[in-house]
Amino acid sequence: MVQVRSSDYSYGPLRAGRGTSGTSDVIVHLIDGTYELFRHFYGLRRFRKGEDLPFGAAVGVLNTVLQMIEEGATHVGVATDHVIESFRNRLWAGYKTGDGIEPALLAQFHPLEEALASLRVAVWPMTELEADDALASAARLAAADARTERVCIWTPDKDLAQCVRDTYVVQVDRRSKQIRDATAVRAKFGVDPERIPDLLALVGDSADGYPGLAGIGRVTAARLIARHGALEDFPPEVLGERRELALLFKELATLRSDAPLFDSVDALAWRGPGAEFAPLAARFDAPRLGARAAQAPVAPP
Ligand SMILES: [Mn+2]
Repeated sequence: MVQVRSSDYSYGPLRAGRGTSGTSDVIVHLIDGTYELFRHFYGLRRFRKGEDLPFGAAVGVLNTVLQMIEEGATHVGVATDHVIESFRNRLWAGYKTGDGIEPALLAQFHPLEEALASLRVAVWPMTELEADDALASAARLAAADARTERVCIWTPDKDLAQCVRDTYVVQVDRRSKQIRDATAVRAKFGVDPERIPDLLALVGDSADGYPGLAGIGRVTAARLIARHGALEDFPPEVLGERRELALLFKELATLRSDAPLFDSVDALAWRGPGAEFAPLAARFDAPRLGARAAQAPVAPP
């Protein structure tokens, strides 16, 4: 397991990346904005003993993004759920919805998107798809760009493990400071990154709202996948009449990676804040962010 060094956004130990010669030099950082907003909201609430600031969580996310830029990140994109509901709610009645999300948290979803846009950080607010799908799509697009040396997906969400490729597309868990490459995905889940949707379909995902198949745990699921491969290739008798249900759960667990979010990684290069960012930061009761953004290093041409 390779540890993130908090000040090292080029990740020396994984430098090999895609393994091509000197032409690929861009490290792309894709951030799960919805996860970050939740993380900051509940972290701040604990810290302030239950009191919420109107823009506190959004400011926390802006601070995180700005800190990454200050520490050397040049190409950054943030995916957000503009609404929680997506096409998956039409496939499975129990799929997660926005019900039960704290109003004080929900009220910061759209201000965060506005703030990131004014900071001139690439932001993808998702409606029909989820933020996870945007991360998968952005990872695919960035990985296909010849200038890309590595793609880092900043989320602890196990769904995104399916996007990992060798040491070239990796998942980074900010809190545990772990970088998950394909070897680490196999060590943690017992299956290749490509088979993560099959695994999740069998074991279910309570956070996303589908149960998996009763009686099949992680170990059994990984063993079945090791023996038979993708769910579609399982012999009919293995899942019996539950096959269709398993395939439906696999559809829920499979991230869509075909959203046309950008043409080239140049679209993710950070070139400095918009003029409206400093007034916005002041309105969010975080005026220092405006000054920091003005001084943060911009991506080389
Ligand atoms: Mn997810």
